[in-house]
Amino acid sequence: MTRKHMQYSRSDKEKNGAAGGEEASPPVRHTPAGGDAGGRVLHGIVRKGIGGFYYVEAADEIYECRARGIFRSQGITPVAGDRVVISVLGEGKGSLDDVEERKNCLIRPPVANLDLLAVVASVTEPAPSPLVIDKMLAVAEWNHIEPVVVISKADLQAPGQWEAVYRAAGFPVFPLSARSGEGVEPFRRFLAGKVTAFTGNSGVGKSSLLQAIDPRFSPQTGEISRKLGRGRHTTRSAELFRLEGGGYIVDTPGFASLDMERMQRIYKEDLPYCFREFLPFLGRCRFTSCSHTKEAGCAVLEAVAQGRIMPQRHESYRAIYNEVKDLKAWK
Ligand SMILES: Nc1nc2c(ncn2[C@@H]2O[C@H](COP(=O)(O)OP(=O)(O)O)[C@@H](O)[C@H]2O)c(=O)[nH]1
Ligand SMILES: [Mg+2]
Ligand SMILES: [Zn+2]
Repeated sequence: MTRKHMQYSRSDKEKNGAAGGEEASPPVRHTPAGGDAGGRVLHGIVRKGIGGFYYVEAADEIYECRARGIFRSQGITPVAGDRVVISVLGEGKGSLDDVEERKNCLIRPPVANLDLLAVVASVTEPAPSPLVIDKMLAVAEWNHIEPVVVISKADLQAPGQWEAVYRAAGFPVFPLSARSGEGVEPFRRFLAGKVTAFTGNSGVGKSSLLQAIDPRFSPQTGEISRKLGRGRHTTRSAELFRLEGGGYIVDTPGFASLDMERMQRIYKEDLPYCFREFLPFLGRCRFTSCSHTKEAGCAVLEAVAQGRIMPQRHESYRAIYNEVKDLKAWK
């Protein structure tokens, strides 16, 4: 299988470059008159980037950083979620010196190092679209982001079959209601310590859910934008919102959800690996080039017939397969 591992990779020279060296041996301090805050090297996480500044959380403080010019020449643009090395220049100011290797990176919104993708579907109003849900789950798998299924508006209707289908496929499933609060607490605990983005069709209750998870969450203006008094101008950039219990949720004002169309396309050879319940059956088909859509002797189709793979999930697989089957890896 030929999965993409990240959007860029840096040379070993760069990885073992200045930042690592600085850390190993204490940096020479050019202590400015009137303060000793400068010179410290810290590891942190980019909470937001805006107008050439990066707001980096390090040692429980936010540092406003400029990226070193070297990034521009190397084509690296730090994004929210990036793990970085900064040197402190003074009170609340720093220089962003190095970006650590990303485990994943989404393009729209630009955000790196997601641990979880919460795929939100409402049990009704609007009714769930299995194809939309399964596409998002596949994209998450493809990008090495752990998918989780949230079935919202459980106050309106019992989640019944939806919960069953996704549990059977091997996903964590959280039926809940932002309105009644039912089911929110276990989900909140699940998010602790992780970086989570939310996706799902418009109207499924994502904004309501985020506010139920943390009432401090403001869908209009991110925390940092608010502090800067620049809310109006920041609607197009992602921000990590820090949860009280640890971890972050990605605040993407201006986006209904992740832009799936513009995300990395999955090639047909890789698609079966993006359906986790197919894995035990892969490599067992009669033909090595089996597409698992119609062939005789297909172990996946056999598993569907035996009820070991949900037909609904296989239908989505077939639909996505037909969408991507003409994509070529060299395109
Ligand atoms: N009954 C019910 N309605 C909800 C719930 N969560 C959200 N809604 C309603 O669904 C609509 C869309 O919610 P919103 O949070 O804006 O969805 P978003 O577009 O995904 O951000 C609004 O009218 C909400 O009041 C819920 O748990 N139960
Ligand atoms: Mg919304
Ligand atoms: Zn097959």
